[in-house]
Amino acid sequence: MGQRILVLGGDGYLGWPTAMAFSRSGHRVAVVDNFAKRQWELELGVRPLFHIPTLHERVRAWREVTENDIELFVGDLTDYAFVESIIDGFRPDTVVHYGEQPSAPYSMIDVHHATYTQSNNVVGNLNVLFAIRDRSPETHLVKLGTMGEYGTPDIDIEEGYLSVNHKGRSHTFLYPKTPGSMYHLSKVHDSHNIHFATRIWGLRATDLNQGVVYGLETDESALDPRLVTSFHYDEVFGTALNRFCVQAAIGYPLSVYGKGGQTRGYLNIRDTIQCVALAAANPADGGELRVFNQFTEQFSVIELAERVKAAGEHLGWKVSIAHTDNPRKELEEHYYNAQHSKLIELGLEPRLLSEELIDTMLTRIARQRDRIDPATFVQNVRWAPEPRAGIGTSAGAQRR
Ligand code: USQ
Repeated sequence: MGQRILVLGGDGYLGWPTAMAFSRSGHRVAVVDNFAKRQWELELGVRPLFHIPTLHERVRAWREVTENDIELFVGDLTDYAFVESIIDGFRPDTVVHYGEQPSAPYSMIDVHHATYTQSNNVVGNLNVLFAIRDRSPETHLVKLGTMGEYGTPDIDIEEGYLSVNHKGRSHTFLYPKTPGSMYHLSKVHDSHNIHFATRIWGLRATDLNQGVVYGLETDESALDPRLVTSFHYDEVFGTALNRFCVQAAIGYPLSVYGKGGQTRGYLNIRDTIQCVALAAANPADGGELRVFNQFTEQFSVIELAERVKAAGEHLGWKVSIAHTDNPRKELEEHYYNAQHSKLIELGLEPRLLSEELIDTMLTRIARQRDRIDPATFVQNVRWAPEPRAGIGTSAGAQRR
């Protein structure tokens, strides 16, 4: 029997494909969105690579193509009355929570974008936790966290927890976090709040510490051009591999920040869908916060750029790599070894990054060349102000 699945952030890069996948496999699905992402796009003058119909149009197209219904609720997760009414009315078995500001650079523009990101993300998530507690305490929360919560510590990254021996006694803590942006910090705060809700109220939750996602197609989005997902390549919303593929398609140098030794976990968008489905099908116990490190492979940025360059050259394109000034404060060479076995144990079958896959992405992106706006590749969001002679610097970012 299918579950009742509520997807928060159902208009986004991952939310919409997730909603379609659950709907297609026989679950009753509702999506929630306030269209904030579309507003941020207008604010920054950027747009997704493909034209994205409105969410109402996408839901109608989905019904036309598959004869499945996706219910739609428009509202803001920071409005408690709205969240409570949705949880109370829909009574989800699983809430999949993508409904947050997802960009590290956006959160680093200035104080306003930092406080907005943290209040939007933290308050929205708290509202979801309280609404589940008071209206539907058996609901399983599947929350999208990020591998960036851990940062790049000089020891192995464990899957969620770390056991510490101290003066002859031992205790298991949530793994200590050293995130690298105000956005990543917002997810750390979320994790602690979710941990609290499981420990104190007995809620059931899974925190998916996801790596950087790449790719533009899923089984469902491929069914009809109107079902395509919102794929970004600009500095603020685009992520590394996706940006490199778009840059390669128009002969723009691939923008490796600094030395390029920054290593992260990556996964295909199709594997995101698989992981979320596995988490929903195998719920956490009451009182348990399960943490999964959700990625399939580790790459440095320079390795990714070299892969894209090789694939582009096999297509006969001229592709170059530029080591640009790093706008972020991050280690450009570091130890990185993150555990990621729990989703594999649940049955995840990873689709690893192959040249064939990059090829398919490049070819698909090349068909959209006319929509690519290279002016949005660089938006000059910086992690810290330029030091000025004689004046002490304060933390924060500025746009030039
Ligand atoms: N980078 C480049 N050149 C670029 C873009 C990025 O060298 O043109 C570098 C960055 O400096 C960083 C790495 O690539 O070292 C990853 O950056 P990214 O922009 O691809 O990803 P990030 O900012 O970490 O955030 C993205 C998503 C976020 C998610 C996170 C997972 O936007 O929602 O949480 O990936 S993770 O990185 O594991 O924290």
